[in-house]
Amino acid sequence: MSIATRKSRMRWPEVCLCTTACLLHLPNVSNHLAQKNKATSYHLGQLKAKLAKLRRELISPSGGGGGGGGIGFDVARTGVASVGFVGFPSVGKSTLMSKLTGTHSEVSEIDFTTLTTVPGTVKVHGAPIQILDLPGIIEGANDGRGRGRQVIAVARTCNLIFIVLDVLKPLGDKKTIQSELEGFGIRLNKRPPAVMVRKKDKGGIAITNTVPLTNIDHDEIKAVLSEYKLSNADVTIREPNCTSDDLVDVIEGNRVYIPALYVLNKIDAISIEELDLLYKIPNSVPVSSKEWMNIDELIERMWEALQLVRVYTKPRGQSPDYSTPVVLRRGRCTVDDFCNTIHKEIAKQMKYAIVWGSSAKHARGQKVGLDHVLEDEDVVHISKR
Ligand SMILES: Nc1nc2c(ncn2[C@@H]2O[C@H](COP(=O)(O)OP(=O)(O)OP(=O)(O)O)[C@@H](O)[C@H]2O)c(=O)[nH]1
Ligand SMILES: [Mg+2]
Repeated sequence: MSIATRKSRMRWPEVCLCTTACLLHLPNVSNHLAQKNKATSYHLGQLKAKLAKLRRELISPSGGGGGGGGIGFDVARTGVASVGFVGFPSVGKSTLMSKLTGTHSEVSEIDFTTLTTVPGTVKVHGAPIQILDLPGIIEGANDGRGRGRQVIAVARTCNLIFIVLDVLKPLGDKKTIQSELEGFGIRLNKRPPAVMVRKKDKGGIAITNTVPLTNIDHDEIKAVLSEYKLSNADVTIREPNCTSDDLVDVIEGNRVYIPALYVLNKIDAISIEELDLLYKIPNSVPVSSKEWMNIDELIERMWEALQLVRVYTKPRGQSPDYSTPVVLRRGRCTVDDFCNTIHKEIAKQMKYAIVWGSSAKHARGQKVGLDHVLEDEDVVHISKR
């Protein structure tokens, strides 16, 4: 077979597997045609780790924890959860935030109208949720262009991110924003990879995998570890299709995993056929903030993504108080969490609790202890010693 036919039969990834700074990324076809052998996978692993280290220095030159403290805009946090609006300028973030919360945030067709974080609150199913309208970002934001870094630093602390996009602009913007956030250690709609790296004193590198290693091999793992000067460590991989990026994320350790919704704004300006296409984009909600179209769906999706658990209190001999639920977060919604949210002394004084609702075994109420996990809309009575 001639080389030309062989090349044409091979399928090469459309984008280079490595990240932008890699030399392999140059539009030089012969580089991409390089067989992935032992040497290249070692090299790839090294590059991924080097890049992650450089990026960390860029984000926090002092070598600190990666963008949380100090550089964001100061806003008083209220409500039980926060939603940050991230997007390019003039996509309609402030229009949406003003109408949702009733808080004024300047709107104009001029880019960069919003210059700082504007907080507002919206009550969803009885739970107050803080909405943070943020200044528009531009490409290169995580490298410090514009106010990008501050914006992304605020986004890092939110419980949900709305990536607001203008449907009249190319949807490639979605990818750009996503990579800006990723560059700042934010992982969207992902959970932490099931990978464990345990440092030890001697014994070299021991790799255990409970799933087949499809996107990473032992050489790549060793290259990443050596870049972090880890020559003795136990690596356990339980994550299906684990990549070297996942491994780097675990070693770097300062990643935040935040759910995100893509808010496709300005649908009042497009046709029904175009709207049908938009619905195919995963995790997206098409809306028109100006014409108030499909905002109900947006609020419902926001509620689902936040995974909040409302618990109603029931004093002895009285009916439950449905007006002001105690709002907890899924994963931190035991009876103990419930007590501590009200007052830290309550858990100490509790003898037992009675729970009604979906977490209870029977309808007449179940007697439970502090470690019982509550469900949304449960009713709880605390019995004191
Ligand atoms: N057609 C249409 N226009 C909209 C919609 N939402 C916002 N706009 C217009 O888009 C322009 C920008 O709106 P803003 O809310 O200021 O946008 P922003 O994203 O906050 O912009 P920056 O603060 O500069 O980042 C304004 O002229 C709005 O009237 C919408 O749903 N449909
Ligand atoms: Mg604005």
